[in-house]
Amino acid sequence: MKQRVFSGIQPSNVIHIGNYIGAVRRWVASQNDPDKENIFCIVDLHALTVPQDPTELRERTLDLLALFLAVGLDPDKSILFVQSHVPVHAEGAWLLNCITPIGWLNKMTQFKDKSSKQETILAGLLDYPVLMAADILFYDTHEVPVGEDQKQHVELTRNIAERFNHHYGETFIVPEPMIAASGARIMGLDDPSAKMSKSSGAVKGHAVNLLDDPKVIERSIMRAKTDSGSDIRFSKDPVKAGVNNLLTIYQALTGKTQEAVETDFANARGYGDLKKAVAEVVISVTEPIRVQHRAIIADRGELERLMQLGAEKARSISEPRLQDVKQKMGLLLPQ
Ligand code: ATP
Ligand code: LTN
Repeated sequence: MKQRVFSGIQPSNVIHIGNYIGAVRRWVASQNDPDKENIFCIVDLHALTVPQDPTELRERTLDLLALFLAVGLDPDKSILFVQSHVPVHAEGAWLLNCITPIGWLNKMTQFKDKSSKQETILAGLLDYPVLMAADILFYDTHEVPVGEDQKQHVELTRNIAERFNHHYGETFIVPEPMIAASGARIMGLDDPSAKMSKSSGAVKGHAVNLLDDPKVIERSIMRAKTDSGSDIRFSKDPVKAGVNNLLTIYQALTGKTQEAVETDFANARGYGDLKKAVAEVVISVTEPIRVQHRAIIADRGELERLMQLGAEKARSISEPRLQDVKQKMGLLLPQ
């Protein structure tokens, strides 16, 4: 039997190389694995858990779909769709809310982190992982390829699935998080002690966005924070976090081993050489994506067609599971 893979990304800003290395690039690889059936979702309902400008959110949703296609996700091989186009997600989240203890949600580190940055904490932000559990569980998902920061949410999804199965009988598949061995947590260029994040994307020099101009990329990487030494090697020492992050980006994008990467820089004259090499690699990976994206985003009609097609396919998988769950929980289904 094929393993079903489900993952999602928020249209909260243009995606950055952390999202690309930790998640999206791996989705493209998974799509070419004949043993996998892949579903990738633009989670616009998740984006609403922090304030958004409505017009920008709509634009970024289309932009993200175009970016999915530009990086090589193929609607003939994977199901690509927008979360709010399939009502199962919101409805399923409600049902799962009613079996999820609130104490589980209060423990989520991402909630603690994100809520500390908000003036008003919305109920949706606390509930975010339950919506994510609905995304995953109503598709009978086996594998969830995500970056390190989402591991706790997938663990919570497993707990919700087990709790439901215990109360109502075997229903949900208990999914596995698939976290890359390297590159699962790319750090901010301006602050290598914090993860690169879309919501900090507006801060100059924090992230490299996939659609950034080569000059901007070069500038951001050349200004990346490093230590005052000159030793170019992988290291867990917090002082070396900046250099370690640059090496990790370089390694992920070249596909080399750590040893081979360190050998590449054995004769470097300092961090300037390292940064130049990283900028070159990042530009060579992102430039074709940017060019593709420009062409794809111009064909709005085609994007609309693909969104509709993806939503139909997604609905046909998740709706039967929703009916099953409603019936098991005691809701009277209309005949
Ligand atoms: P936001 O700041 O709006 O929460 P984000 O940058 O964290 O956005 P998400 O849409 O939440 O991005 O995540 C999309 C995918 O990218 C997830 O699988 C997530 O684990 C992964 N990801 C996010 N940031 C990084 C990072 N710095 N390194 C590696 N993977 C990442
Ligand atoms: N919370 C995730 C995005 C997300 C997701 C999902 C990932 C929403 N639903 C389902 C995997 C599976 C994040 O990356 N911040």
